[in-house]
Amino acid sequence: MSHFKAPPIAPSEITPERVWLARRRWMQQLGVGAVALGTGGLSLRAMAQSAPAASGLFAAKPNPVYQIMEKPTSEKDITSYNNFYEFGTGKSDPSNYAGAMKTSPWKVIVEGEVAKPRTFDIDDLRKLAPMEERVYRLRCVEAWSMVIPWEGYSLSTLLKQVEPTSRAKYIEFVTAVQPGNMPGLADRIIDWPYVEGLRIDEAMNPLTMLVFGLYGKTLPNQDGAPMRVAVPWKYGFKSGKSIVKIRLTEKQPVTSWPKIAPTEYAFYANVNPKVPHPRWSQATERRIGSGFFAPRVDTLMYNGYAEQVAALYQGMDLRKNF
Ligand SMILES: Nc1nc2c(c(=O)[nH]1)N[C@H]1C(S)=C(S)[C@@H](COP(=O)(O)O)O[C@H]1N2
Ligand SMILES: [Mo]
Repeated sequence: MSHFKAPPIAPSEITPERVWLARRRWMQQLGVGAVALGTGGLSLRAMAQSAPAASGLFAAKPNPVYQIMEKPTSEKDITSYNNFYEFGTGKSDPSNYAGAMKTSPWKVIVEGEVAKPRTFDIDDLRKLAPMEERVYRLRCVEAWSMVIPWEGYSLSTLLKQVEPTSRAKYIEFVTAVQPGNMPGLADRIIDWPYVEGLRIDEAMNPLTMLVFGLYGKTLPNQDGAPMRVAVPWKYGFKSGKSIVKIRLTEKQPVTSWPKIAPTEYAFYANVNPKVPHPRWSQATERRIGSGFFAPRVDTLMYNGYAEQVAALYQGMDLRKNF
């Protein structure tokens, strides 16, 4: 599992964005503010040598296995164009209202089909494994996408601690409900709390990530603070935000979107350009922030992660299990 390869990438494609992100990190570690983005004649090599050793929660190291070599979407777009219905259905509602959500103290209950059920404090979860920076695509069912430098580690690290039993076939993520702090709860579109789920082998795949930060900073509330999942080969709605409970189950959990509209959203929700949503095509996507005249890009099977995950669905009818 840990030996899968990153997609083949020409070194010429890697350089600019890797340098850009790495330089940004050195700048942070050196305490240089965002204003001083020029290198001022200091070579990148010199800066690298003078950078202190990585330390602290969000000095995450880029994991080269989990990178896609596309320009990350701007921090502004990632934090102001969101889906988080607890705060409203508009794209700017989460950035406008999520500030009211209380993210500390925060506990995460892990229970169900596990030998060692446990309630974790969020601070302990942040320390459970070294933070890695992984650049993933997030592809929304609404046919837009972003490229996001997340910080966190594989969900499997947490699951191994609680020892799933042999009856654990699925995993359910229950997300926060804070009456008074979440204006979107007044809309009864969703039977709150928002619930998501995966099959256990999907949850154990190293790509499935517990996320605590982005762009080298603590996760903003609108992106799912203090902890969310990122499942990069599935439509964005599979990645539950602001998780308070993780339950291992024998039966497939009833998750929010298939419950609302079973003909439009199914449990698997793997990104698949060949299976259209009943009301629109999934063949192409609009990359947020790429500009008004930028062409739409072709949507890739499993969002580009086929090599890592296609085997999980061998023998399944992907039109039935969409
Ligand atoms: N709790 C919760 N999690 C959620 C949602 C939500 O409404 N509530 N929306 C989902 C959808 S549809 C998408 S596309 C992604 C968006 O994540 P982002 O806003 O950080 O890009 O979050 C997912 N997780
Ligand atoms: Mo979405």
